[in-house]
Amino acid sequence: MAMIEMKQIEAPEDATALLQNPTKLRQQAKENGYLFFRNLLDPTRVLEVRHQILDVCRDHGWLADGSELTAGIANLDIQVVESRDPRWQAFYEDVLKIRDFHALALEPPLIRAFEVLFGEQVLPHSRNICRLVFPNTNTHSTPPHQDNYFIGGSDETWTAWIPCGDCPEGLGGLAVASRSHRRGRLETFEGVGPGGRQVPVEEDSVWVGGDYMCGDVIILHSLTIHQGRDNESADRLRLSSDYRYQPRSHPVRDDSLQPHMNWLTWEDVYEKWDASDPVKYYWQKWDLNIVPREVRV
Ligand SMILES: O=C(O)CCC(=O)C(=O)O
Repeated sequence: MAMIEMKQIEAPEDATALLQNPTKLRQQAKENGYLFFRNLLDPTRVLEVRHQILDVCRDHGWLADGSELTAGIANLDIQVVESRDPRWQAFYEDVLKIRDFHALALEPPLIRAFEVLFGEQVLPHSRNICRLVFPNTNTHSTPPHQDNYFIGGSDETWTAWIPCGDCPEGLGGLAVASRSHRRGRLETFEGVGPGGRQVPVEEDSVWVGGDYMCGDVIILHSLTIHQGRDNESADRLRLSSDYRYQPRSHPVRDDSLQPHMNWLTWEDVYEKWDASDPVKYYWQKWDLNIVPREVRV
């Protein structure tokens, strides 16, 4: 669906300085249900991932002929949206095989930020997600939702939303309803767009969002309502990653450790990776409390 109207939208507060003050950082996280870190990641690492995703786009004919790769200019004859469309599936399977896309989720500054937030060791879920949004696909923008509905497991699971390249407001990006996690788990109803479910939003919600730069990260609690903003650009693809993290001692649902969409196995994903790559199966060395999907914790 097109993004729902946001009467009040503000730039997110930069919480980077609070990484030195865990008590205040946790207070702010508890209060707002999100934290924003300007330039947390080395932009060159993010750009490496961007280039590899755009390489896949080019292989699938999704980039404008003759355009510079890194600009991410869409082939306007094509408009594929995240769905069961075989063109999307073929593209997405190739993206999920990109080693650096998974490695980015384990970048030390990200893990450190979550260690400070949780005050304990972190479990990065391995079900990493890539979003790619064509221009002129506003009816398919991510509807407002809570991630807990999809992830289950611990409510204390957080999502890191990372723009893969600069993401000015007009290109879309994530909008987060500040403090909305305090409403608890909400009933969902059918929605159009990634996930296919949405939650009711209060009219006077205060949203945060705006221009994101390459290296920025916004993290949000699993009950914090958020939506994708429309890609209003004339011809640019919007690229981003969603990675999830939780305290390692909390229960984790088994599907959070499987490749996103369940179209591939880890063996498929890892097929061309180095045999000794430490990013492979990194979570298997930890003693985790893994619960089946059916179990509500
Ligand atoms: O990037 C988007 O459009 C939405 C991402 C998101 O909300 C999610 O993965 O939970």
